[in-house]
Amino acid sequence: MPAATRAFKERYKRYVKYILPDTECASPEQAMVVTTLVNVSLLAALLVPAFVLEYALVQMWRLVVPLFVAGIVMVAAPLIYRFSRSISVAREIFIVALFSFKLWECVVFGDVVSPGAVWFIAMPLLAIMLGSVRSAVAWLLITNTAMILAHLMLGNGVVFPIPSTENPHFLYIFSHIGASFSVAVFLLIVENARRRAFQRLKIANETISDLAIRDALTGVYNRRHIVSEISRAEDAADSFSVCLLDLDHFKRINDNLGHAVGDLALQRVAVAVQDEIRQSDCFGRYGGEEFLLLLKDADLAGSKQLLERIRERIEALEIAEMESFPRITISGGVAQYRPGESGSETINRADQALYAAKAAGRNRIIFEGADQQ
Ligand code: GH3
Ligand code: MG
Ligand code: MG
Repeated sequence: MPAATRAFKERYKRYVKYILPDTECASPEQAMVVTTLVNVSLLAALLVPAFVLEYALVQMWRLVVPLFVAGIVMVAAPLIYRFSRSISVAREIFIVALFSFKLWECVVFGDVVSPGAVWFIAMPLLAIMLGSVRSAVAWLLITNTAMILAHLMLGNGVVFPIPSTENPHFLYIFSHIGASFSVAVFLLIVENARRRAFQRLKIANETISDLAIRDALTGVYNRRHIVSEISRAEDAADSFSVCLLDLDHFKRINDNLGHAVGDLALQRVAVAVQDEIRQSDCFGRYGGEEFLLLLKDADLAGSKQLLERIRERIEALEIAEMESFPRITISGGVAQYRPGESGSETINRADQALYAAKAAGRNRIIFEGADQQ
């Protein structure tokens, strides 16, 4: 992105933030409407001077001055929101300013056969974009009624004879280009807001889905997810092993160094194990200071090597907060899935192996059905 575009974007973001400070705790919907208000006011800042210049060129001073005033009100609409804290007030003032000018334009041209009449379509569109369907319906009624009344009351011709009406084509073309440009930009603004909303929704959904399967403290999978992964492996009749890992004498860490250090130890252990396992394995917190590791497609020798590496890695963990404390160690029990049994039966056998590892003196991994590793 070119530096100038980046600088413009930064300035734009700062302006939006000024109009809608974070401290407001705005809902995403409110933030979207306020951003739209800022965008349409910027559009007004772009178009109004062009039209002011146009009418000045043809010396229609009756239009130049009112348009200038209406333009100031429209451009200031975000500030009106900033100080009134009411999007309805800012929206209605913006639309009233535009509508009043367009109506005045009809008066000046003597009928709705005025280059500005096409702009009546903008009022209900703006009301919808700025968050109120009720206001849009009201503006639909107001603009159409105003058009009919303007025709009935002014239909006999020009009220103020002005030189420009001798050559109206330029004014019509200019006005129609402005109106079609504005409607296209309105749609772009709405489309952008819609896309941003979908993007936010997608991120929120992904976050929720991720939170639902993660353990809040350690960030590894939670019990529900890891157990469901085991069921899935069991349904697929895959060959797999489960390993229950339990921190040794963990209670002592809590009792001597406090719960916070205990939490930190759990986090560091989880990160270390996660770092060692392969892509195909699945690791999660089973509860308390117990973790469950699902080893897929692993032969016995491979599993032994991996678990030994994990055991050594935990024993080698350096945690500054536990400097003068015995090193963390883990015990583990491993069981290989037997076709026909349930996943929870495999976990139970792993638990028995874990119990054997504890009984045999801790800091070791025992494979169910085998002697001490
Ligand atoms: P063993 O070697 O036999 O496993 O002994 P242990 O002390 O590790 O086991 P025990 O079951 O006696 O104690 C487990 C402790 O884990 C007790 C509980 O307070 C602590 N614990 C469980 N969940 C958490 C947690 O989320 N954070 C912290 N800090 N401690 C936890
Ligand atoms: Mg323990
Ligand atoms: Mg335990």
